[in-house]
Amino acid sequence: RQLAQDLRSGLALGQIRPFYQVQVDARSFRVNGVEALARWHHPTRGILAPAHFLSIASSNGLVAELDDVVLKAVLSDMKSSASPLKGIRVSVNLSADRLDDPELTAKLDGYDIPPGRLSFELIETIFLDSLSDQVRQNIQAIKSFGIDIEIDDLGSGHASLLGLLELRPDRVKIDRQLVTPILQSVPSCRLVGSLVDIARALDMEVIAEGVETLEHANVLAALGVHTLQGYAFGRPQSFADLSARLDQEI
Ligand code: G
Ligand code: G
Ligand code: MN
Ligand code: NA
Repeated sequence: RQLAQDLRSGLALGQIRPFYQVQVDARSFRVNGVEALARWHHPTRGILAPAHFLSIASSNGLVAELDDVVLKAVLSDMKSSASPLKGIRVSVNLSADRLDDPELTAKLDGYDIPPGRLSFELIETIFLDSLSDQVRQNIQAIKSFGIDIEIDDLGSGHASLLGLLELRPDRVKIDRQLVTPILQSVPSCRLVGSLVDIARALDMEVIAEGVETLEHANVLAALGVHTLQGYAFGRPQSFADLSARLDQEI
């Protein structure tokens, strides 16, 4: 209860801000995007990852507000002068709650969204039931704002091929659990290759998550994965640290 109260005020006070994890082109290893990941800068407990507050947010109806707070902070970071985010794509996680929210279009209307620069990561569970009319409508709205659609954690849950065919996302992110074993297991490796083929059939780009070593990176590149994300290229970091890092790369 106390934590839910803290979270409510933390959201209002700007204590929840995004960290950023880089994504790199699989051939050049150059940064081509970042994923924004919520962090709670708690006054006494330090910086908390979503594992410490996402379920509290969820059980108290605060997830949509969390998504909102993070999106606003991302848009502000994108606009700040000399922002390292200027030339790259930024992916923001969007909860199933938010995707099903009748207010989403009005919210997006209220923001100054730079077309072609932003993606929303949707979790696979949106496919659990057949897509609701509200979800369909919101997805059209998202696309009309020039925001890309990505399916997060592909392979761990429920994305049906029919769902992908209907939704036509711009990108899919292959779940870390499928990526980790590719060096030890030939079937795992082939499976990732097959997912790349499926993605290509639907004109989707592929991001591999949880890329922890350069050996993984090289195999994934050979399998045709477009973009890599994982500790091999960097952990989620503050906007200031990201700025410093990207300044160095140029
Ligand atoms: O940063 P970390 O890997 O601990 O994040 C764990 C999970 O929390 C991510 O996989 C993501 O699904 C979720 N998450 C992170 N930031 C956000 C956010 O802003 N909104 C929502 N809905 N989920 C988030
Ligand atoms: O949105 P999603 O749940 O996919 O968020 C990615 C999560 O995975 C974040 O919590 C991030 O901290 C974590 N993560 C990112 N890269 C790696 C990695 O290389 N290895 C592991 N174990 N976790 C990672
Ligand atoms: Mn994600
Ligand atoms: Na993910």
